[in-house]
Amino acid sequence: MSRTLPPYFRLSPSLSKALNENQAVVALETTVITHGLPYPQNLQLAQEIEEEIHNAGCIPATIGIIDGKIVCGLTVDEIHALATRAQVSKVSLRDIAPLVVEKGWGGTTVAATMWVAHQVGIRVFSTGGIGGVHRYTETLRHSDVSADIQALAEIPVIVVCSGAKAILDLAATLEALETRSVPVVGYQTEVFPAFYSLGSPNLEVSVVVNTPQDIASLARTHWELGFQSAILVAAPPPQADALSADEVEAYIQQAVSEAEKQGIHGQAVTPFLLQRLYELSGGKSVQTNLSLLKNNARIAAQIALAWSKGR
Ligand code: PSU
Ligand code: MN
Repeated sequence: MSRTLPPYFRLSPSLSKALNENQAVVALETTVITHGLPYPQNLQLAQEIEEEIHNAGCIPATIGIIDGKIVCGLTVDEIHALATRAQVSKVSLRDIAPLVVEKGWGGTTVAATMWVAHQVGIRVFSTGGIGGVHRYTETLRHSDVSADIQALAEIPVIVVCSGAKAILDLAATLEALETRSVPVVGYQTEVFPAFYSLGSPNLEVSVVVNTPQDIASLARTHWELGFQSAILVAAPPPQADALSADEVEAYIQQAVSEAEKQGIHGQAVTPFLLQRLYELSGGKSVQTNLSLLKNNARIAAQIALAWSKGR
């Protein structure tokens, strides 16, 4: 990559080399580490995901904000510091500049990670679940829509996920993606997965694609035609670790009503609900989460390889 980045960014030496040599790279977010999963599972997971990507013959690039620097290719020590530090922000797009100015620390959301990946020239990004349209509640009386939706509409990156977080209104989330013309690709599936479970047949993806090579060529065609949006690739959680939709729904309804009663709002909603799901499911939700994150990383690595071969 020949473009020079402003000094707000810091790339690890191995990532710079990989990008210069057009090697296959997969970007990874850090909100899931800082705000989405309990310690120490979050740390173990971060390492296992990087291993999956290495084993597939790709370079992982975990992205986060450290001491006001936008870092791509965090080291093990930096990930450890992010995962264990007391003051770490959840950073979406609008939070990047303030955090850089105050020299803070942050875990980047899907939206922020997509943007950083695009700035440094990474085309493929792997995550668990995107943000989307939250369920309408009587206390809130408006819908809370994640900045991830707008980012997917505007940033040309391939995002591999297992759908949106199950705590959301999945039908409304799919509508929001349709309005913004984001292709929702089912990877070997016709239904939009529901993160912890395989998904319900009435929630359909916009196109089914069965191989990493075909996803890479779909993305290339989309962008060569001049479209600017992301390609959202949805892969179901591995069968062996998936939960039943009914079981998950019961936990979610309870957690949502607790959040409402306690007046939890804004950016605090997701971390609160995920923590309650963890407790209510006796830890099973985290097991599923780890399993799908690793699976998505493997798929993303295959797509990244296909993408870099096609260049
Ligand atoms: N999915 C999870 N856990 C998470 C997230 C998603 O299972 O922690 C994070 C992602 O980083 C996503 C963010 O981008 O939550 C969305 O937050 P919000 O709804 O506040 O935009
Ligand atoms: Mn929100």
